[in-house]
Amino acid sequence: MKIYFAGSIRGGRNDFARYVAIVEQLREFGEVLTEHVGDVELSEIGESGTNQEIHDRDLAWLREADTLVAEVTTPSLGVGYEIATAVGWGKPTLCLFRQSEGRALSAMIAGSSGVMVRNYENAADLNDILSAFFHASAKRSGQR
Ligand code: 6IA
Repeated sequence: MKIYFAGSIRGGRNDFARYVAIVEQLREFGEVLTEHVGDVELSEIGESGTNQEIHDRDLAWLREADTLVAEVTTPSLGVGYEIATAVGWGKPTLCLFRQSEGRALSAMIAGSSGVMVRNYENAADLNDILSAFFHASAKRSGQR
């Protein structure tokens, strides 16, 4: 199972510590192609490669991935773009959202029938959500 993990970078790095923890949990379910999203070195602006290189490489990884998992509490244009692309390509897509932050999730994500949105608060919630999602995704790919 190849997993593309998406989380805000230029949208804001406030949830960065959570991304690290989520990537760690995701490793139990498969190979995470985008571990850098939870990389300490990656500041809001400090990064290597041109925008086009980043865009093209990320889309190549997304195409290779079996599933997309996104943390969507901090709004990010890039994450929204990745979600829309994964849905368009028919890839199982899970969006993780923390309601306790007091934000409302974009209707374009919350209202998309191609996206599974799950509210969570802690690692225990996440474990149940991820188990159910990957179980369903594995079954789906087995049926193809
Ligand atoms: O609009 P945002 O920057 O918040 O979009 C974040 C999303 O776009 C993430 O899920 C990433 O997959 C992707 N993304 C944005 N910037 C980068 C990036 N910068 N590298 C990889 N993916 C990115 C350079 C990082 C590199 C030096 C390790």
